[in-house]
Amino acid sequence: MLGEQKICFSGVQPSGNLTIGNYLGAIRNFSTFSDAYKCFYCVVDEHAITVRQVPADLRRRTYETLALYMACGLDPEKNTLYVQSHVPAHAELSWILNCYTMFGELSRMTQFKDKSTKHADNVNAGLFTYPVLMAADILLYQTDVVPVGIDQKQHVELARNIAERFNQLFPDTFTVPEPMIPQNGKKIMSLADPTKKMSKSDENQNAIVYILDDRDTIIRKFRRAVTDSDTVVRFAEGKDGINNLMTIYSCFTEKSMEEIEREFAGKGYGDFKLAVGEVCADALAPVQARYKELLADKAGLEAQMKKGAEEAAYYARKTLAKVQKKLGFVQVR
Ligand code: AQP
Repeated sequence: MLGEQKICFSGVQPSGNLTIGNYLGAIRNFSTFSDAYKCFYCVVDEHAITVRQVPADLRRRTYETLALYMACGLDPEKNTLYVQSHVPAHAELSWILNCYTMFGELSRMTQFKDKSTKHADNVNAGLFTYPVLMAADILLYQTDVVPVGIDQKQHVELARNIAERFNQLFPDTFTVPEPMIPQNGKKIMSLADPTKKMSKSDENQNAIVYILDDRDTIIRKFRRAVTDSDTVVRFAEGKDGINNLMTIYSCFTEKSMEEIEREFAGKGYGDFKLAVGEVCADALAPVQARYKELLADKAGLEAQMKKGAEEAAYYARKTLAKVQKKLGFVQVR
């Protein structure tokens, strides 16, 4: 809380081109909080370096992610949009919270287990303490709600535990945040292996639909999506591929599973896949058009980064100073 106003915080890593998983699970929902909450939406570049990044790509994607935030409807006048590394308080609070987070807790994080298997040659300490930096991101703003996909729920729960532990030692320091997981689209699956989450860092391009894929590519990727040997469009156990496509269709059309089943009764998977591709391409077309305009104005994006960082830093510094004071750090002005 900031006075009477509730706070919303979330972030996206510029670790690859953003997918429809990032869009449906997170970014699309961000703007629904803008009226009722004070919102902070961050491009979390410090998180991205927990796996190796090519510096030029990271730089370019940082601009692109900010432009996509705006193209997806986040008005910079109503939301604080900024880049994590521009607000040093994130890293500073993260160090402090590291000292209030247990090794065992971090060892249980499923994302750490997955990513340390995937990047076995680079199991660095940052990959391990990633959730502590995420707790710092959230707690710095006295956040009430964190809109995320379900894969990030465990990390938000850890942030809650850290906040509660800290508050027990030093009462009334942090607001304890709640994850806000969308009903529909909380976990969009890979089109190549529908038992796996769709991830922007997946090497298989056919597994992913990017927000910026052109219409033909989107339709082709959905046509190739792995399904099953059945022919009926029905949401059922064991039909992971079709369930995923129905979820995506439902997210874009707001139709229920029963409505979708009725719509495609007597039609085959081919017709259904084409329809999923078309609604997805239609929904993304205006986002892509707006994105192109925004990205062409690099100076405009930089001005936005600067303004966002100044706004965010103002609130972040207040919490950091409060924490430092409670801990016994000497404050000289
Ligand atoms: N497949 C998904 N379905 C629904 N939500 C998703 N999110 C990610 N993938 C899906 C949500 O997108 C937000 C931003 O994610 P992130 O950039 O912080 O990293 P992530 O969760 O690790 O996403 P990726 O795409 O899998 O990135 P990489 O490949 O770099 O690890 C979060 O709210 C997330 O829940």
